[in-house]
Amino acid sequence: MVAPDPGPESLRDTSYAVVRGMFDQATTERLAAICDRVLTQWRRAPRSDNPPAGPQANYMRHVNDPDYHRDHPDDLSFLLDALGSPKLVASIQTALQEDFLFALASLYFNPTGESEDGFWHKDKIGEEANVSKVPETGAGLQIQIALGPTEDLELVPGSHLRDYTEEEHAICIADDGLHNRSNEMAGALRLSLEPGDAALFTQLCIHRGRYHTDILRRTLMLSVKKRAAAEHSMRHRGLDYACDQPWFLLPGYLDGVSPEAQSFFQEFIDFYGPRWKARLTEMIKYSSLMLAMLESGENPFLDPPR
Ligand SMILES: O=C(O)CCC(=O)C(=O)O
Repeated sequence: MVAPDPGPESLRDTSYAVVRGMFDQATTERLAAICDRVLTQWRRAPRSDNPPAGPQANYMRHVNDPDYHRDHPDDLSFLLDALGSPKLVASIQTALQEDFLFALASLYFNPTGESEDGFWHKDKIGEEANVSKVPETGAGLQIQIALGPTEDLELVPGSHLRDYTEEEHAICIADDGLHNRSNEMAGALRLSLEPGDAALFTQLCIHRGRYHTDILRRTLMLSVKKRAAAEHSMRHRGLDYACDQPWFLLPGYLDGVSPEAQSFFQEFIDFYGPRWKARLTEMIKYSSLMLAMLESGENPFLDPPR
């Protein structure tokens, strides 16, 4: 008999949870079409070089960047609605038992270049993991939503509760990571997801993806961050590539999104908005100064020293 999937309430012990049928077929198909379109645009005109687009790329960040939806505003609200859907948010709350914020939305896909097995790792989240009220779940959670059938995510259940064993260390860390794509990881579990299923996992467990050119993969990933971790990282590091999403300030960015999803994203906006605005203010100050200098014909930087 097949063992039942652990639910979100067990994630603290099991490292992961699966919620079958998080999204219905129609929603999943529309999300898949939106993500396909965004991926095509990203390959042609990526809005960020992290990670660089190219034949070995297997994920992209910020699927919700409005530039990917300029001619498709309904797609953006549909996507945001799904990412902030009450069922999804409730399952995260059950798993974390702690206040959290939206962090980012990514898309994982099969590469077009060479096939690769991913490398085993625990995410490097440093001190952020130590400030949470529930240490077993670290700084937040990754939630993968299968847009097509997938068995591309593997993890070692329970490995978040301890340091690497000697055998795991030999694979993940030793010899400068030379063996970290090994297919001999003891206790590894390959998650089998159908379209619309969601897998939640903690960044603290050993995990990896599979990136085979001939196995179609379209997996939307929502990342959330505990508020305590977000506060810690803002104090120590300021804005980073993940939370620097000033497009949330655009008037009408949340138009058409359900009130429940809006309130999920509003917490993110309330937290980071003042930092995005401070950065914008700086940019306006410098760009208006630059314009004034150009208009006056004076350029103190290019002029030879007097
Ligand atoms: O699903 C994948 O391909 C890997 C995801 C991963 O490594 C991560 O979220 O840190």
